[in-house]
Amino acid sequence: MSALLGDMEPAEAESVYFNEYPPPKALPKHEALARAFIDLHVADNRRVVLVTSGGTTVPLEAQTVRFIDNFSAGTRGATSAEYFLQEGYAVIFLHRQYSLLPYSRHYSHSTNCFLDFMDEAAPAADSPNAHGSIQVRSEYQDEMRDVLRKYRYAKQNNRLLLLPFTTVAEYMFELRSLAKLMRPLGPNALFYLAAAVSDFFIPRHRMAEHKIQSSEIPANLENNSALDSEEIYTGENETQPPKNSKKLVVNLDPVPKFLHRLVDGWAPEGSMVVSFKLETDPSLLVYKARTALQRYSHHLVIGNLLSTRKWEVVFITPDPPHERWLRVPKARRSKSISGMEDQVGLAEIMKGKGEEHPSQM
Ligand code: PAZ
Repeated sequence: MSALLGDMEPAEAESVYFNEYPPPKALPKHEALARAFIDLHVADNRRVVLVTSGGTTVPLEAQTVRFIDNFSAGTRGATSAEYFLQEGYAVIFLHRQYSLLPYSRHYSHSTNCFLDFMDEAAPAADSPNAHGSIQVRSEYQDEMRDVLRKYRYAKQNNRLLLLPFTTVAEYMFELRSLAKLMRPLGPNALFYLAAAVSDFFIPRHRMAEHKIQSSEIPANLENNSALDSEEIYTGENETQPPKNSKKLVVNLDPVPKFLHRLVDGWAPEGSMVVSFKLETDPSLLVYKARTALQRYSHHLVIGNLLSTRKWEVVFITPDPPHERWLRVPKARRSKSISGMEDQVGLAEIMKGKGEEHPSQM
């Protein structure tokens, strides 16, 4: 395959891309889970949102030791999923493995480790050698009870399906399958694409099979103690440096833009597609978000800057006002008891609780 996937027509790029990669091992299991989940909610005429969350990786080796990662903790996706659940949606949460999850995000990772919320109660007076029961500290009880109830409700009522991915190829396979499975939902389907998807990758046919080596492999390997050393350079692959160089030159192709295929082919008729655009340069954000909306003709692009993403987003829509800024008011930006900063969530924004950007009013 010599032509760049990015230069091909979307349908051709789709067939070339998906033929080159084996489907992820977990795909059949994920499809079965998703099919059952969707059938249940089709029968109940419930709206279903596919929330994508977290960053995709680009492996440098087929047997992957090194990979390039995309920034995203999963806060936007996990927070928004909670708001969607609150609004009565069933949520398929397609997320980067080990990134933040709805509800448990309040008590995970090192900044808000669940152990900091617990205490051991004093043992009963008549058996002082017994262990005290583990309890949530009194100051966290109300907030944790609230989170726990919502979590239990979502679980017991089959409202939340968690499906993990790691690489960009896994993400693409999962997205395509889920979108097609969601077809029976028609206009009850919503796509909320908050995942940070890699723009560049190494195509499978150019990828090194084994760990890329940083020093030359001796011609005669037998009885050579150099084999025990950490890094040995094989020099066989395009991603390898010229012999005697210590540099690793990585040559990446553009990832095909499958949003086109999602909107025009995979997603159900009448469904709504919302995508996100992340930038770091404020002067590019609106331009890039508008360009994405024009290119893919979907319903909404939500733009955000890396530095202000937790309290400020811009909505770019095909209809007036075309550009609308929303901010979490300063007073609500402070940390909650559980240590999570408040975030702009879609359902909240739609209910108009965000603040308009002063320059747009
Ligand atoms: O997961 P997080 O809360 O740390 O970050 C969210 C985000 C910035 C990845 C998301 O809001 C976003 O913009 N996603 C799309 C990224 C992109 O342009 O590919």
